[in-house]
Amino acid sequence: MSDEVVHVAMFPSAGMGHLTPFLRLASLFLNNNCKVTLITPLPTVSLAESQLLDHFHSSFPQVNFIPFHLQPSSPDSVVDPFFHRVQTLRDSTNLLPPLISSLSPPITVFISDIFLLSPLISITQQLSLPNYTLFTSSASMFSFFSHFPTLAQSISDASAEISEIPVPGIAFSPLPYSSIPPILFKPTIFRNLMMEDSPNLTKLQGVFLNTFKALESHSLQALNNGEVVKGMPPVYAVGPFVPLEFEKESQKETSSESPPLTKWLDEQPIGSVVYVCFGSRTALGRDQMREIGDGLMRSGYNFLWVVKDKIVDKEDKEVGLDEVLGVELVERMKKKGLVVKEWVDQSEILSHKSIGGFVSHCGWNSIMEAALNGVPILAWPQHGDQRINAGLVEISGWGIWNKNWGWGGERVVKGEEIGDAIKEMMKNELFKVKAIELKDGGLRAISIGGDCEVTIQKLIRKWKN
Ligand code: BUP
Repeated sequence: MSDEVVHVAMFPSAGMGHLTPFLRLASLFLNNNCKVTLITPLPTVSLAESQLLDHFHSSFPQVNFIPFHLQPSSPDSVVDPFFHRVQTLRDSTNLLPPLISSLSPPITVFISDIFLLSPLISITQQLSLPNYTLFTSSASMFSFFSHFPTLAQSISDASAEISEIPVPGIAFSPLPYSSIPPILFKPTIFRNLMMEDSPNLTKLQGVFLNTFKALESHSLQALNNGEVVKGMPPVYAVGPFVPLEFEKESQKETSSESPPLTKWLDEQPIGSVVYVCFGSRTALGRDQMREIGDGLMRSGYNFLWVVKDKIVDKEDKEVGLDEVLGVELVERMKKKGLVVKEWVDQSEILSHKSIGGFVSHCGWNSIMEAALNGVPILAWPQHGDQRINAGLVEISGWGIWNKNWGWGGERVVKGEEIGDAIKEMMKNELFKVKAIELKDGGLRAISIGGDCEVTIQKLIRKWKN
């Protein structure tokens, strides 16, 4: 085995849902004495991303940061700014080869975001570099992604009577049609990307997933046994990713004006607080948010709610809570909870003993953070992969999902329904038991000698040879 240092180059795409797991994965390589180069698309779409990067930079000065400068996104009312950025990145990858070739020591492996797969395959092939991807959602969603070109024909032929479709690798196959992301029924950037990229998965050397066996053994086995796609490269479950100290620092900074959340949580009884958050890039309609406020009050539980009024956080600063929710509701809610309209340290909140349940959009990072902390979930998927993730929460027996609430914006779910569902989540003892079992499974996977460490160390040995 050579003594040469393993040099891992990593290239994330856009949004906290992608950057956060990339940095958490980078730390696994840093902890195992690899050299890490992070190619950083700039300017970032959100403020949260640039703050997280600054803190990562100062916490890990040994990391080689390569700025990848792009034209700022042109405002486009149709395309989600994060997807717009993904498209810009895909169109700009021709700028990468000179950056990569000039690195010293030479790169051992390249790990790129799943959204950049095809453009990166051609570049890494051109440079004879092993190419891995980090898929930032569940193994069930990865199975769907992998199988998509086969499904696409049936999706477009779908008659109204067909209500489900078998998808190998999905934990709850057959997949209800209603769980297929609506953007895949139209010629959107996202559909085009899946059609182009899925067939190229077999050209990769491997796929990293932020998941663990105790949660997704069925999907992991199916993927690794070639039952989803023949010729699939190894799929490595290296989760649940652990939040890093530097993330706390960056969040302290963004939350400098916020009420003392931790102090408030410390004062609440164990397992008594409902935490509500719909991730970093979902802004609910104001009617819906007011119903959520009403629902939280009706539930009778104390709560901590992170409100988002705009998709991109930079724009969210312009409007206050009173305007979004109405003065009367804001006043009423002060008796039962905290409502904040800024970045919070979600991982820390979920790890607090006072949290008894999580109303979540089912973004995968949120789901993994809930798993790592044994928190039951009320799933309220809004778009994209979130219904597939919610299906997994449901069959794992660790939360509820009211499917008749629809996709985000399909209808305004009333406060009464929300209040009842919160009570159901908070009272169900089986959810708590299952959540703790999953937490134990997650902790086992990341313990010394656990799956995560064994996998990373094996890979590093392989890369050294
Ligand atoms: Br908002 C918010 N604090 O205030 P997901 C989010 N987060 O720490 P998304 C905070 O952002 P995609 C906040 O802990 C998680 O790590 C949260 O990722 C953190 O959803 C991350 O859960 C959000 O995957 O991304 O943002 O919708 O669409 O890519 O899943």
